[in-house]
Amino acid sequence: MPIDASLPYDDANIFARILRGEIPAKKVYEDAYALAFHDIAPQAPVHLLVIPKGRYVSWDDFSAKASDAEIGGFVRAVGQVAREAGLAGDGYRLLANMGEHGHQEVPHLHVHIFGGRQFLAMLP
Ligand code: DGP
Repeated sequence: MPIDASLPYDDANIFARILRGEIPAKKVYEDAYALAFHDIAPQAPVHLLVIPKGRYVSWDDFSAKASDAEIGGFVRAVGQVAREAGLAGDGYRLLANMGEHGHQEVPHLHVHIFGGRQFLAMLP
């Protein structure tokens, strides 16, 4: 079910629990601003999720409230994760679902990195 992204941050959400180390994840990258791990239900040969360490519900929340350092650190981390996954040469797709119309399911901002095959020109 898509979330209502206007709700306040929920510290019980699954990615908050992964950040706190309460539940396991196949982590691939971590720095001061971001954590990256494998998606539990991969939709491509490579399907990684990158999340900011701060308590942000969505892209809207993050872009409005995060500091320039947090935004810069997060964007750099997404690129670094993709490079370290070996995707920079052939390319990859980034996706951030936001709110009900974007069909966001987990209420902590996350960017999907899809790679390892060629994707269609347009999303449905
Ligand atoms: P979205 O629709 O953008 O909110 O996608 C949420 C993604 O999160 C979805 O691709 C599945 C993934 N996911 C959900 N629960 C877990 C989990 O517990 N662990 C991991 N690694 N991924 C999860």
